[in-house]
Amino acid sequence: MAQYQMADRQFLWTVFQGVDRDRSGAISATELQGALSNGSWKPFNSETVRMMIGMFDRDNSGTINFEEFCSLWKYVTDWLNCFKSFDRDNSGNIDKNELQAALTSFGYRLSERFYSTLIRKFDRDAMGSVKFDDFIQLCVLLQTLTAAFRYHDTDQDGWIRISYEEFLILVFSLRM
Ligand SMILES: [Ca+2]
Ligand SMILES: [Ca+2]
Ligand SMILES: [Ca+2]
Repeated sequence: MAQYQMADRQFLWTVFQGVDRDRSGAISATELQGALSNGSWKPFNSETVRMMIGMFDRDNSGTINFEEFCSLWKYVTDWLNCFKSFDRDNSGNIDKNELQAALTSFGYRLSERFYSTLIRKFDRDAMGSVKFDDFIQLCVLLQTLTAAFRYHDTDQDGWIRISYEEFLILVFSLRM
């Protein structure tokens, strides 16, 4: 087990060095964006890149060092496996039915109308589906908003009553 973990780290170190193009010892947003692929020729959605750096940049340096990279790599790999498992037809993107299956399995109960809204918002290429980077952004945003709602929904009946200012605080305090 220990040996396996070491081999794993060795592999990650090679990946890290490949991503760190300018050999600064840390990965910048631009380097990360260049290394990630969403399955198209377009660069990885910069909002998702920024969000991931925000999540894993523990020492607040604005960049990703090797230790931070190890956690980030696991996160991206987990999302990629998740994305692939829900991309039933192997099209490289998630259509509305696939999204519905994915979010339902995560425990969300959402209406047909809302799925259409989600696809419209995150479908950057107007193809009726979402790519890997947009899928991560969509899921994380939904998670964050749901957690914020639940925080106010103390009796868990699916309804909240909050003031205008509480609503503003809720929206502005979201980490995105
Ligand atoms: Ca660098
Ligand atoms: Ca850092
Ligand atoms: Ca698909």
